[in-house]
Amino acid sequence: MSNYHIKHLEEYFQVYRKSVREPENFWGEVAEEHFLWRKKWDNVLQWDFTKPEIKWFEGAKLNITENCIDRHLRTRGDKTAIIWEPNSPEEEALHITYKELHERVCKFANVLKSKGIEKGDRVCIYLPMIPELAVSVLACARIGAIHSVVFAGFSSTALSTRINDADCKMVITADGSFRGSKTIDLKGIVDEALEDCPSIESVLVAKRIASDISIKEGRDEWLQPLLDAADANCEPEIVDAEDPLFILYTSGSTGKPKGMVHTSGGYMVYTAYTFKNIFQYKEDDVYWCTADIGWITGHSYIVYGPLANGATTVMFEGVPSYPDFGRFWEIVDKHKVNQFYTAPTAIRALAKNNLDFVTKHDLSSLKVLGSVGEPINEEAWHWYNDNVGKSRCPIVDTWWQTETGGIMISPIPYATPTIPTYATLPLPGIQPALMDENAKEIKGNLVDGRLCIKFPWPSIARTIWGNHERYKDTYFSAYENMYFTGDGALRDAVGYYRITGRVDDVVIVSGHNLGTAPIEDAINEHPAVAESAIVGYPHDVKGNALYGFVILKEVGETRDRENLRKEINQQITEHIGPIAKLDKIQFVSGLPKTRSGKIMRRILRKIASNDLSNLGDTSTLLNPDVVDEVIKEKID
Ligand code: 7RM
Repeated sequence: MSNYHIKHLEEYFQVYRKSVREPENFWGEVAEEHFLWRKKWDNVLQWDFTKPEIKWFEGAKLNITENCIDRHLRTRGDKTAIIWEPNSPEEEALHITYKELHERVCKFANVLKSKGIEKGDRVCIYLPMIPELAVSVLACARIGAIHSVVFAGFSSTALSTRINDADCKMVITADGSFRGSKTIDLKGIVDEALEDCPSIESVLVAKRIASDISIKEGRDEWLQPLLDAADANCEPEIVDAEDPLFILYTSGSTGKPKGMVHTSGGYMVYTAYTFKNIFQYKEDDVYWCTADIGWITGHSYIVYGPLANGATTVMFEGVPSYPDFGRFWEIVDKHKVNQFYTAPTAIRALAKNNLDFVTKHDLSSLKVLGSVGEPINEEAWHWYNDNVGKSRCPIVDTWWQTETGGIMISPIPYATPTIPTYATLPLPGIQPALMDENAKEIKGNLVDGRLCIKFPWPSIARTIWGNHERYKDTYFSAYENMYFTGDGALRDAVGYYRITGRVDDVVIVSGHNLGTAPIEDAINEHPAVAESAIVGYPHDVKGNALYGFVILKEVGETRDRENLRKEINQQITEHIGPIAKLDKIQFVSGLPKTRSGKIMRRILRKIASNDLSNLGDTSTLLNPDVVDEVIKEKID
């Protein structure tokens, strides 16, 4: 039996049982057999969820880049580590070998050092999806500096808040970025942000769009000349397993964003382990995750997890709709992608368009399809399965969070039978629990509740940067001795998990607890509907009533709106019951979304409740214009 590579269902059950019965032996063996440590640990695990304090591989020493790059050089030096696919298909793709990646990372690391960056310093990376992004992340890790990547679609306020929270010394950015047919003035945004960031000493600027930018003497410098002059060797800084590797901000429903802190050893072990199993990566495969590295999915499953396995990972600069809606499939065909990992929001956007965009490309290289970020509704699942996977590629619906560092609940393809909308089974080492309103664990099957995790896993975030109290309050206070995910889930007759959404997305209508996700699923099955979001608003009689925001497909646009409203409610009545009917239905052209495609329901709740005084933190919105439109056309 292999702990590291699970190939069939029986093996999964064996490995899972071992991981629960003897977690320390289990993770100790995985860590010892598959990674390079400069010094072994004193303890595999020490933990106390009441403090909370979690330590994996304490006393061990390593450098994660040595594991992701150096150790592959002998056997995989000329293998492609990163395939970089530019925004425009006219521009040539880059194939960066492990040898070249080593050289690039070392040079960049030496530049960081020459600018006074030392172990433990925070470096903010605000870059588009160009090779410098992956390289700078790894360069920080090379010298033990803590990277804080901020998605390059965020505003200057979002950027400055994050820089100040982590007290960053440096920003790495670009003159600008290409996004579809648009260019974005990144350096301008950085300049604006830095007006209130006193901790920043230097700014390194990568050249991407060759625009005219302002260079502030003594602070800003072009990156390339520095790299050209840098030494191509840089010994890795050997760090403790529990030293921070990076900070990544996640926006909560209230308050300022939380800087989740991940450490080196456990994060490396868990992301590598899950990458191998969930994508069943084989030596010559080409793997592509379409996320941005500014999101945890990109950190764990574009950079660290794949590279720790010596994989070839694709990094795409552009968007799925440019130059047309076939771009994803063109890239799959061009690079013969074997594993493809994307978000339901992208799938739904593509499913709205003509099928020719898919069918004209050869997708026969595909072996595994992945989904992440939100529950994948049944319609999107089938579209993905039928048209992209041609019913021969298992879909891994992967549930996890920024805080969990790696995938927690997911099928193992070709082992776990999949069912649409089910994330299925916990991965080895993950012990889920469902909790009821009285904070009691609900045992048995065919139950639903709040999803918690009972036992630590190696890549759990260790704290919130600068605010351990908030870490404790948010994740460890609701239920004794448990990590609370904030999500609701159900467990079916065979023990499969289905994530039903954030628990704050439950609305009590006339005393009935209604999850909004299943109602949205029901609506989305209407042939004229592309996407929808349901929220509650105060109602004199029912306590709360339901308000629906609905985006129509092209076919719906010309239809009579009143009839559509009736049909939508009819659809809900059939799927869930008349109690879940919507009192108000507003047709909109878009929904307010975060960078990773999650609908910001908090904003919609405020709009539906006529509470426009304070919409909260909207700095991470990708499409702020939509908010104005939705407010203007709100139904009273
Ligand atoms: C990886 C990521 C985390 C939240 C999480 C869920 C939701 C993510 C799924 C999902 C249902 C999934 N990190 N979520 N994946 N819900 N099925 N497969 O998304 O920190 O940005 O978000 O996303 O609510 O708590 S995240």
